[in-house]
Amino acid sequence: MLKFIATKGTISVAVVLVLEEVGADYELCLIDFAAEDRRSQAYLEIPPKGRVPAPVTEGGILTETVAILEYIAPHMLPKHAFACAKHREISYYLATTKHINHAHKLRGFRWADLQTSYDDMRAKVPQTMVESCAYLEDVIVGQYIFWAEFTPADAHLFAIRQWMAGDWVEIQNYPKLAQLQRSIAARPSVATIAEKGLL
Ligand SMILES: N[C@@H](CCC(=O)N[C@@H](CS)C(=O)NCC(=O)O)C(=O)O
Repeated sequence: MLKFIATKGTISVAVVLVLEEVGADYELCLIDFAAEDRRSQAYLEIPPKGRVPAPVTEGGILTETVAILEYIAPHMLPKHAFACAKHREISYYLATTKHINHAHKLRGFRWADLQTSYDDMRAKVPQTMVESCAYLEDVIVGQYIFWAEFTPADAHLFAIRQWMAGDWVEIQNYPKLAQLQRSIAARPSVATIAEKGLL
């Protein structure tokens, strides 16, 4: 990997976490969305969809967290065919349902034009969060999603988990999610990304 633009507190945290896990050599470019760094040259040159993550790799620019994680850490995916498919099922769920539930809180303008539509989407978030957290609580089987094996989906969930308190999630209602978060937070890679300003 040549260059990786990341933003504190966003889904790009999942990718930086896995880059650290695999000991990748990469140039980290931290962008501050709040400070409007998105208009900076470093940012505008890269993400084709205007979103992070979008690493520049030897093969070109990649987007979509699930695809990027599989690219940088294929050896971290479960080996057994069913477990590998299950990993993908959970990863897609995180990207296409859980992440989108969260985006409905503040980014309704992506899907609608009326303030009443935004208000309606935002009002639904506590319900969709409860439903999606219940699903995730159910799929976690051990210290990590796949028992003792730390996989890219754990990193993906770790990044999304950061948003939950702000999304009206009562984390004590999900003991397996809370335990998984503690297990990941204890990994040296998390201390490293915190030092790099990602958390
Ligand atoms: N489907 C994409 C979503 C990427 C995404 O929405 N990233 C957000 C940060 S969490 C972003 O860049 N937002 C900037 C914006 O909406 O302008 C993925 O899973 O990688």
